[in-house]
Amino acid sequence: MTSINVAIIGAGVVGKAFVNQIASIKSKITFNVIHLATSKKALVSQDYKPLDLSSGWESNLAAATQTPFSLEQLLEYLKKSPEPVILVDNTSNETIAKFYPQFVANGICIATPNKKAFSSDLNLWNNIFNDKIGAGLVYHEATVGAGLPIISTLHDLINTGDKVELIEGILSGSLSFILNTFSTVNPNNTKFSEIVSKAKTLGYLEPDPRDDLNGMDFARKVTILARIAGFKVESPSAFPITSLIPKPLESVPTGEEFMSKLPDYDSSFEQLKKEAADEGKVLRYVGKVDFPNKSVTVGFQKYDASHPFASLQGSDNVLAIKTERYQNPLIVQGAGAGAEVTAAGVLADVIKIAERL
Ligand code: NHO
Repeated sequence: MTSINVAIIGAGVVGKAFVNQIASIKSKITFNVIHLATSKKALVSQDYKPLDLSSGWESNLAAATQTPFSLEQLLEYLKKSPEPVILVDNTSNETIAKFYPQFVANGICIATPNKKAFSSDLNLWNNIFNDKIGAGLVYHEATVGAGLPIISTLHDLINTGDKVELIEGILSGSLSFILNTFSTVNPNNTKFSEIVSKAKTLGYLEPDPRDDLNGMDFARKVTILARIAGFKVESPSAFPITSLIPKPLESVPTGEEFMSKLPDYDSSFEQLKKEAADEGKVLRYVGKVDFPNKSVTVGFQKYDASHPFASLQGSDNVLAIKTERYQNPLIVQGAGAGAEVTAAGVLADVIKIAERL
């Protein structure tokens, strides 16, 4: 029976779900969690024996007196592990992401939903995936579409010699909900600002909704897919992104003020919806990687009522991949946000890495 040591950073929305899932899976491989840290506290097994993750782990972590290791200390600790180690980064921290090359160079494997390492400078990407002998494996399925099999599917297509022609997707749960509700096949009169408010009430939006509406998080996901498919995207700011934030509201100081002024701009969104409806189409916010035209974009697109993107429900994600073999695109669709599905995406990666060690 194989034993793998797992070191976890981050115990927030996704991290908590991940710890509960790894503590209860049945597997031929034994996963020993030896390190669990937040930005303030840490539980560390000094002798590399598994930590107790029975029901009280949250209060144990809250009561912990140890402060977290620095990244250098964590690396030294993991290097001395008697079993192979998988580091699970359940944060959105950029400093940790920038340290991945050092972990990987020392044979530490990584599974993570943190987009920062894969959607920042292309140099960082190249340093992580450098294929050096003895380097740790890095899996990041949950960086795009939470637990949906998007990245693994794309890798399989490419590794088997298929040629990607077009990747087109709705990859933000919050923006999916807003557009699916706003622009429907059977017309509705709900105002754009009312739907943004509803999305906020349902917990689909960041505390300041502009962090979703600026399209940057979406663009990071598109950057990741484009790079996997062979497009050397320098950074998410290297291609056009249509922001859903009306220009004058970009600089208002608070999220509350933004929400109170958004109704003033309902008519411009109504106009976009009408233009689509006049063509018998619906409006969607879509990321596109177009190989023949060598372009990457994030913005509005119009779709016929019969297109799979037109009938998308709630906050679902959808990705269509057109390739040389799949001229009728391969489609992956389902819940693309939420703690349980995201954590399951990370855990599936942990299992895949362990099976390869
Ligand atoms: P939290 O709840 O803020 O938790 C972060 C944890 O990291 C905390 O415990 C904090 O103490 C710890 N931490 C931060 N910096 C640290 C440091 N330097 N050292 C040690 N610990 C540190 O964040 P979440 O929500 O749990 O997210 C964790 C990661 O998963 C992020 O990279 C996030 O982008 C990613 N992720 C989350 C979700 C989600 O549902 N919450 C999704 C995907 C990826 O499917 C989701 C999604 O895409 C939602 C999206 N908004 C959409 O599509 O609309």
